[in-house]
Amino acid sequence: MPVKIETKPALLIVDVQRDFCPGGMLAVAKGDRIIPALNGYCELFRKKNRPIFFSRDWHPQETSHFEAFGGAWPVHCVMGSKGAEFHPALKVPEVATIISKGMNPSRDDYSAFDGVDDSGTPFPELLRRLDVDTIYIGGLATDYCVKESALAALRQGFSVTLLEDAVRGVDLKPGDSSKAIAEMKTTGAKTTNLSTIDLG
Ligand code: VGL
Ligand code: ZN
Repeated sequence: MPVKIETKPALLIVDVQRDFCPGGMLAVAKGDRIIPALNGYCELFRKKNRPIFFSRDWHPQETSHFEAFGGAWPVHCVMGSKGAEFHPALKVPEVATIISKGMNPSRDDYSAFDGVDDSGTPFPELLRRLDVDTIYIGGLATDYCVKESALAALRQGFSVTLLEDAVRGVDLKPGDSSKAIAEMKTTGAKTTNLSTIDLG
């Protein structure tokens, strides 16, 4: 009998907000197409009673993240705005924890690991309290917040599995998303999809 190694997984769904989906201020092409798969992952983690986190980009009106203040991006995901809402097709269960990031007006904070929950507790601290050792990551955008979250998780000693059928990228330059996936893999991320995932 093969020995089953127990892991303590958590799910992180990154920035599936109106502004990153078609019709939004910083729309990722076909960004909404990953939502059914994400809902499926969510259901799976809920059934297993494993922690589920939804990060959201949550910017002040004036931030060096925006073009008008020296940054790279059009205005998007301003805290409290319609565009900052989770996409309406995304099922956010009651038990999920929301992680907000990007509130500091002088930082980009692409990574959910720079985010905090509603009481201000840093995301990595929440994971440690729950004894999580493995993070499954999907969402938007592959080449920014998903990548930076995955690399931060690996740096901080977590195992990372990328949900390959549930990520989409901005591709400011063609190929950015495939490059990002390659970089996550060479840094140590594994990959899975909804038909092959095995949480034990
Ligand atoms: C993101 C660009 C700017 C993301 C956030 O969520 O990937 N990308 N802000
Ligand atoms: Zn942003």
